[in-house]
Amino acid sequence: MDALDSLIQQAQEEIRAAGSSSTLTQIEVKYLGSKGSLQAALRQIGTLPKEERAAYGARVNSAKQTLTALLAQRGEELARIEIEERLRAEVIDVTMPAGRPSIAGRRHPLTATMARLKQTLIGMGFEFVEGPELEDYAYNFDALNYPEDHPAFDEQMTFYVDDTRLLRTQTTSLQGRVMERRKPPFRIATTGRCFRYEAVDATHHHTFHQVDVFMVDEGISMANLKGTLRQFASEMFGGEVQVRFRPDFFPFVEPGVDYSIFWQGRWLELGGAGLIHPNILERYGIDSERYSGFAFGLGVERIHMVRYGVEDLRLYLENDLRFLRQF
Ligand code: FA5
Repeated sequence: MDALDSLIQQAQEEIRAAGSSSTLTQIEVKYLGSKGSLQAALRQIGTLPKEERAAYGARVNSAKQTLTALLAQRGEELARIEIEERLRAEVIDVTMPAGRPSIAGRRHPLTATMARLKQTLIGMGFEFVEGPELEDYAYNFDALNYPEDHPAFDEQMTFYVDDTRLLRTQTTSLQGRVMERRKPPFRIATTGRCFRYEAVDATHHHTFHQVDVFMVDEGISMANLKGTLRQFASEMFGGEVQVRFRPDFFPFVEPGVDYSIFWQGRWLELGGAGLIHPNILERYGIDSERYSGFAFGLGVERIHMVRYGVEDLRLYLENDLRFLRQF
């Protein structure tokens, strides 16, 4: 075996042993490249006797062909192996669990209801004003014409911070704050949290929300109240609604009523309403002979409960996602 034979044998062994396409490329360059071993062997031809040159040249050429074929074959094998390895490495198991989905937050149903209330009432020409939750006794009761020691207080026991300040029992407490600063005409609406010292049950909580609406102008009557309530309820509940009044007592209205709407085939009581008591107007220097006004208030929880058939108001404050996610 001469040097050419052993060169070819060595090349064949290296090709068979090559473990990757890139190694194979290096081997190809090493043996078949323009500066490779076979090219070098061919250059040896000049050192040989004339009669041996043709045979030697033929051996080098055939060696080139053999190695080229071998390289191609091994190249295919390696390419297949590499693709398989890659597929194995990059495989996606579609049967694996998808992982924990991230939960998108959303507004609390009462917050969403208050936003709708606000949108609706602004659309009806009312101006939104906010009042404090920690309220002066004077605005929550005195300003609203509560007589001393009147039984109406009993329904509105609340949490006192000191002798003059309490957690407001009703958003109606905004009336005095507005009237001492504004001259009629005005149309005001407010919504927010209220508190009462209350035995908690399915329809009463110590913490709840109300919306209050009132307007003062010349010639305001129960007809304006009824029309406004009907439009308000239609927009909040959807569809045609009728409004029904029944006499009720609130110290700040005369006459006072509770009102219900006829919705989806039945009467639903929503809240209290009436014409603003002349005592309140006079207290703030508004001529009650010339001006009159209406007011109504209702529970925000009540609106949502009626609309969605929720039967227990405690659910709104419990933060149970199974309940909240439904809306
Ligand atoms: C009032 O609070 C009056 N301020 C309403 C009003 C305004 C009358 C303007 C006239 C003119 P009442 O106490 O009935 O009224 O409460 C009104 C609504 O608030 C009730 O119908 C109910 O929906 C809601 N509400 C009252 N107390 C609670 C409570 N403890 N828990 C949940 N909702 C309540």
